[in-house]
This record gives sequence, C-alpha cells and structure tokens, in this order.
Amino acid sequence: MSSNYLETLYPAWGQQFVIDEVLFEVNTGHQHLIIFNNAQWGTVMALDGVIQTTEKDEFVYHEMMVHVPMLSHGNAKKVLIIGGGDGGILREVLKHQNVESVTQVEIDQQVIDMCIQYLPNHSAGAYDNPKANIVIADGVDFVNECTEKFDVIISDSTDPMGPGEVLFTSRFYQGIKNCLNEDGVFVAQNGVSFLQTEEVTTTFKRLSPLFTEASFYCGAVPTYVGGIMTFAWATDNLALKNVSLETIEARYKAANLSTRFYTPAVHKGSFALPQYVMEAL
Ligand code: AG3
Repeated sequence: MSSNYLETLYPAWGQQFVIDEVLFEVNTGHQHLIIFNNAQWGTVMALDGVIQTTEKDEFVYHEMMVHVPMLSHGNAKKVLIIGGGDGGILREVLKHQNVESVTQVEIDQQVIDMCIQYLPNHSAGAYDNPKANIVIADGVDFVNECTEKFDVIISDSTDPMGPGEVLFTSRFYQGIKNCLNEDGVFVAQNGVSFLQTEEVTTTFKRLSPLFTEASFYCGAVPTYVGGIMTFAWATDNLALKNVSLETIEARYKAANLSTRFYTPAVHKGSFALPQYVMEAL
C-alpha cells in the first residue's frame, strides 16, 4: 500500500505526493530529511516538511539561480555557494569554464551524502571536481569570518525557518557584503512571493542599506507551488542588471551551455516583476 507525503509549508493548504517508495528518512540533527520516489516527479527530496527538489523540475531552479548571476557578471572566477547540499547549484556553476574555484558551505553533511546516493544526477559528479571545495560549516559564521572575496555568491537555502532562518538575517547579509568582490553579485532563493510576501519585504529592507542595488528576479518552479518564486539580487555594480540581451546571448554561446529553462531572453525578462511584488518592496 502506498502512502502520501503532504507538504506542511502553509497551515491551511499544501501539495500532496504519492510515495511509491521511501528511499531514505532520518532526523539529521539539523533537520528532518526524506527522499522518496513519486511517479510524476521522480525522486523527491524534502526537508522539515518542505519540498526542496525533484528530479523532473530541478533544472528550472538551478539554471535560474546560477546562469542569471554568472552570465550577468560575465567573468566570474571565484564562486561561493551557501547551502545547496543536493549539488544542483554546484553542477551548474561548474559548467562555466572560466570558474577557477567554487567554495560550497553546507551545514548538513548528510544532505550531501544522501543526495549523492539517491539523487546522483543533481551533483552529476560535481563533488569530485578538483575546483570544488566543500566546507561543512555554518554559513553565517563562514561569510563573516571569511577573508577571501568572491565574484558570485549564491544562497541556496531552505525557507526562513529551522536551519535556513539565519540565512535571511542582516548579520548574514553583512557577511555577504564582506566577502563579495566590489563588482560581484549575490543572489538568494526568496520564496514564493504570492504566499510568502513578507519575505520579499523583509529581504528588501535588510539588503537595501548594504548594497547600491537590492532587487529581485523571478521564475516559476512547478513544485514550489503558488506561482512565481522571487530570487533576491544584491550588488554594488549597477551595470550587471543592464547588460544587454545581445551581450548575454554572446556570453551564453561562448560558454557553450546547454539549458532546458534558461535562455538569454528568459534571463532579461526575469527582472520584470509583477505589480504585487513591487508593491511589497
Ligand atoms: N532550496 C529552496 C527551496 C524553496 C522551497 N520553498 C518554497 N516552496 N516556498 C531548494 C534546494 C534546491 N537545490
């Protein structure tokens, strides 16, 4: 007999998955981790009751979180990932040949280990790449104590509850400012804006005093239900958002990327925000 997995993100509504088989389930000490198979979405991974990634639609999120900042920057050599234990972000970053090193700071070793085992196509070998430097540590402490500088920083966190909560605080953003190169850019998952509107308001309020530009871009990830997700964007380099479509296209071609959601036109269009999001700023 099969059982169901009900996402518990919102108190009065949620999506439900038929579980064909539970592949792994544990309380890691940081959070509840479950990985299961579902006929519609393939292998699914959830943390603390919230769907984090599925085999079938992960490309939407990972491509948008990586190629928008990377191709806006155009020559990122040093990249920092906070979180991202399933390895999807690392995989996409390493597609950029100009990258010399990627540091990934994940708090939960078990998420990395279990995703390598049960979601192997997420990292697709990226954890074995000599350019990847994996640190098991608290992301907030790391960015505040770090003496290195990065060109692109990507925060692939859970939502602001449990271990992810600190990754939405001013102290974290101050640390980001501390280790971001002057012309670099920081991006972060910022929730589904229709249902988590407060996150848009709060993130904007906290990033604005620290960066010349605090803004958002968006994309629709099927299993992050409720409409578009916003990605926070913070930088002191005002030129990045205004890089022309032609330049993005040339960089995309030169990088020889193969993508399934991302296109240079999607990239440019993703900075157009719905009115209700702009009103939340
Ligand atoms: N991290 C972001 C999950 C966000 C889910 N939130 C939501 N539906 N409101 C996913 C990790 C993928 N590498």
